[in-house]
Amino acid sequence: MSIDSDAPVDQPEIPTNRPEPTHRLKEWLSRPYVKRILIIFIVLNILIIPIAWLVVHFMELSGGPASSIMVELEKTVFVFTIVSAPLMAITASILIYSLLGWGRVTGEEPPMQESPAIRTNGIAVVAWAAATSLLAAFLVIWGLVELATITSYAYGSTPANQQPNATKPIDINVTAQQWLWTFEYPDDGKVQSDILVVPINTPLYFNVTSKDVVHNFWVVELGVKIDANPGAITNTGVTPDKLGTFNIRCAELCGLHHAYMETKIEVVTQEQFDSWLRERGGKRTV
Ligand SMILES: [Cu+2]
Repeated sequence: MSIDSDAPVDQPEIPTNRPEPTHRLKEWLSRPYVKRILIIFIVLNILIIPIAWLVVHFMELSGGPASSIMVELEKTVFVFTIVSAPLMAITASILIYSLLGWGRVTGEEPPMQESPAIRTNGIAVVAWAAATSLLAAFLVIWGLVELATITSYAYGSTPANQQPNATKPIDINVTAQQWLWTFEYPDDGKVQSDILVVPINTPLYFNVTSKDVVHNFWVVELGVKIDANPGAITNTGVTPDKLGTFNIRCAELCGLHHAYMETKIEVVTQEQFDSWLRERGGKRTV
């Protein structure tokens, strides 16, 4: 059996009049609406820098950062906001122009001049893929480095008595329950308190658990957050480096009064801490 070579072959139509990619890019950039969208894009990018600064500033309203961990977290929030700005800005600028610019076009106006779509332009496609990949790769690397830094500041999962710090960490048992926090100082006469009082510049090591449901122990301005699970102990640590009173909240929806499950951490001097312990019948045994 032979194939009839005269039969019409079902092939996609190959455009013969398509201009060079560089020319098409120039033509595309010369369109008035592209120029206007680019102007909005540039303005938005410039605006996002003070917005990122404001976000970090609002994070500091209650007095933080009060630990090196929180300093690193704020840096990360700032960098992620800045790096994701171009993508957010291009989306928003097209949206804004569509609402304000094209929103006013009436049916009587002639259709806009058309040319080959930019999505088939090799230069544009490669530039877009390369730029977004570079931004994403930068964020992944930044995130991994920051994660390692923060984990080392929080002492990872190394028990308190095996940590290499010059100052011996204070062990603190944190117990969550619906809907309050209890702190116990096992090495200091088992003193118990419903607010957390700690000395400045001393490493703290938390043994966190729950009496009922899953809660989450969040020391806001110190950048520490870990699940409190019933029947298990989770560990984290931090070294407060700023005197003052900061917030502790539950960060896991745990029932009716979850929103009110909060208390304070008071970072005081070593002398104030020792006398606070004495008042409560405890004394430093280590
Ligand atoms: Cu809770």
